[in-house]
Amino acid sequence: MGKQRVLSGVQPTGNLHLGNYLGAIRNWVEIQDRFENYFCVVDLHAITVPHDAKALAENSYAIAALYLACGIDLEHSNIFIQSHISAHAELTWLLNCITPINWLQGMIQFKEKAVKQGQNVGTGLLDYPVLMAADILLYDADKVPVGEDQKQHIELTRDLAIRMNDQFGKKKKPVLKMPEPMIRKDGARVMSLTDGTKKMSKSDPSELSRIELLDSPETIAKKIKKCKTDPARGLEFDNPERPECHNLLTLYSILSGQRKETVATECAEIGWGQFKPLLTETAVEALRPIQEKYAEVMDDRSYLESVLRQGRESAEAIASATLDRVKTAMGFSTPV
Ligand code: AQP
Repeated sequence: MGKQRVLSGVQPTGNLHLGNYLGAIRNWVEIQDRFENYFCVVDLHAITVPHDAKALAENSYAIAALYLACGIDLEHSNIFIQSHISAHAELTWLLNCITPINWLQGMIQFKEKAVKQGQNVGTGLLDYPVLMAADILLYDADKVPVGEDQKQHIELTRDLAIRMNDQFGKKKKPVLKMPEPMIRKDGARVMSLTDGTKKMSKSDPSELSRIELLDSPETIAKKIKKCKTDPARGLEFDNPERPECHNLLTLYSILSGQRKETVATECAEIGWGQFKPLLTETAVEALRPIQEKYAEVMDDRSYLESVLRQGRESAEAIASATLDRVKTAMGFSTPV
């Protein structure tokens, strides 16, 4: 039997932060040699909120370069840009036509982001989960490694696969493959530095709320210095009254590669004044190799372009076969 297939992606909506890295990309890197992997830069998702047309293409390249910098290995993985493969938009339309609209209106991410848009909520924002379902289902993905916040979207993807198979598949020959989410426990939900009850997010207006992968050591130091803490002495995990403390200790544990128990013992007696420099140094050291490799990749545009070209070719072959399968099942005529 061949390897199972993995599909995941990140939006080029801003600089990647520790949440994107620890919740998603780090896991892709760790599992990649066990799977056949497709990692895309989901630029069609990036336009579901107002975007800067002048920056979109360059941001997509930067995210692809960050994938490489974080350790995505082309021996096991393909990297491509979503909009380079038109099947994503086409399958979205086909899925739209079998998606009950109330399934989308209840999605948490839609509700959260719609509030931020005020009067100007685009149809694309409502349809975001269907596009995400198309991304996954096009590649017959077995596993989808994501952060906790995307769990509801994967459930919708599964519901849409069931609906398509029920309506248009044959008993022994489903049209679409059923994917499963892959969510790690540690780092699945990295919280904001300014509010330990909110997830770290690219769209938070305050830059102090997140550590970005390309932040300089000085910026990291400043953000950690200013991050929200509490007056208690001695640091601990899992105290619901101290969400910031849990979040910062978790970051320290993952970034330093130490077990939770070890960190709990090390930090049980110390105060914030001692902990913050420790976390700063650990974050700076963890991000240094990523930043160095990123600069190297961004310096060699023709290499990056060749990676994306190769990724597109491999992805396109799979995507167009799935799209044909769906169109045939739904009864479309073939061009003559
Ligand atoms: N705070 C987080 N903790 C753990 N995982 C996270 N992810 C995002 N934030 C956290 C995971 O990163 C992957 C890519 O996310 P995305 O950029 O495509 O969309 P997002 O989830 O909407 O990310 P952001 O940063 O929160 O962007 P905005 O602010 O634009 O919404 C996903 O696997 C996600 O789970």
